[in-house]
Amino acid sequence: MSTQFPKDFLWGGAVAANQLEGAYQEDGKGWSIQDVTPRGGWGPVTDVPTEDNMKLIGIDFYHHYKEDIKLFAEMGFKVFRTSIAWSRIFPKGDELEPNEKGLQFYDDLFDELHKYGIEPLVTLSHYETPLHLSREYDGWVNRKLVDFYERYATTVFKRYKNKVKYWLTFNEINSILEAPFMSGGISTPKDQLSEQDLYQAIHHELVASARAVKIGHQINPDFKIGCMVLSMPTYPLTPNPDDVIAAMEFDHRNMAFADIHARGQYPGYMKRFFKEEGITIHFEPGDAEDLQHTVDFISFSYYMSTCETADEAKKVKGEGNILGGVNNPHLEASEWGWQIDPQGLRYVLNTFYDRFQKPLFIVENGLGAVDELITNEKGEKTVEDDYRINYLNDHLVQVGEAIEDGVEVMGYTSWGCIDLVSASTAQLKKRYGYIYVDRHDDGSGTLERYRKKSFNWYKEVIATNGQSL
Ligand code: BGP
Repeated sequence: MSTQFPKDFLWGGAVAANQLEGAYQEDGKGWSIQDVTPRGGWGPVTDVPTEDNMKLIGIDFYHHYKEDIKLFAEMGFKVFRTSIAWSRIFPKGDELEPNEKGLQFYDDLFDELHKYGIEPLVTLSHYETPLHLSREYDGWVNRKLVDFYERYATTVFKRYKNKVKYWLTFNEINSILEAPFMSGGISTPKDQLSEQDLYQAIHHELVASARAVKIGHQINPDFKIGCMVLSMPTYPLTPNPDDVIAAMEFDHRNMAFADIHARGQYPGYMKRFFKEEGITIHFEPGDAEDLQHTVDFISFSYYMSTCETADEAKKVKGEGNILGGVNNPHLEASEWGWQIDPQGLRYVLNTFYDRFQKPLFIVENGLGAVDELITNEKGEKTVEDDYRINYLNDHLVQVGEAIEDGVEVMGYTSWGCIDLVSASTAQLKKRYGYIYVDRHDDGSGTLERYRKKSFNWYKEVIATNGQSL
């Protein structure tokens, strides 16, 4: 392709602690909400961890990270996105002192990455609120979580001051609108959670995020701290102006999160929404000032686009669309109903950049698919995942288009660079990786790692800085 990706473009992959580390109660780790959700983010919760929860062992990254990082290095990764499991550092979440063994694990992990010149990109909170904070405090509905999070963020910022430069405060922060338990640790069932409490919880997260930006910059002015939103461009289902406005309003609900992170205050359309819904956000003294500590960059996940309509009769929620919306008749979908739209990525990049003029980082994108491990003619075990290569290639071509459009893109970390447990389904069957892990939903498997065809494809993309696309 003719596009020149920036010389220092951060190519890499992304994961989250709870979806691959396993070792769910090793070295002092407390339980997180993921340890009691064996059916995924939308499924029922159990009292205690149960054996059918694939996340308890994950792909045992906790014990295999050295061999895995070696494979990432072989692909030429410049950056590796992972999260710190909050409950490894503060097992219950509300303690005063951190767990040294948890801190040591991430020290070792970051050292291992630096051995190969790979920069860590660290999410502070990726759908893994300590369970105790969920059960005792109702998660982010409770103002106290702002302080607990601040203590946690301060602890890890200080500890990894010289090892981590890139930070994300909350994974897909806007997903709390649809998944208040998974995203916000809110134990009140969704159908009983008032909009008032939901938006107050969101306010707490936004204040906590802004405080992390403030404190992080005090600890190390070179830190680059970003927000992370789930992006899903919303097209009007028809050119009917009613549909255009419906799409705009739907988009506002999500865009508000990036707006506040990037501009430091609630936008007018949110104030109108609160007024019309009878919601009053309680601001503590200092909140408005804290919110003004805006992020250095905006990062986002991108898997699909969606449509919106004002016509109630056509409002059939698109199957698999994380944040709702209506299916687009022009697009194909993955096996899980996620509609595939590479051009939507160019559209999102332009929309965010036009609006915020801040650097953008695509920190999740990829295709969840069922892979078949085969033995090729050379006698090697592999997966011929051309479908994944095509998906990623098509999306990266659109990243190139956006760069041509003048958008400042810092990097790209595809999701689940090594197979891991899926967040929505809690299954290992839904795979994203360049590296196949022999582990299955019935608990069987050797945990051996195998390079898929996409492994070599991505290696070439990185080696040529995108010219092979
Ligand atoms: C995002 C989450 C990730 C990840 C990804 C793919 O919403 O941030 O944690 O899992 O989606 O989703 P899934 O695993 O459900 O296929």
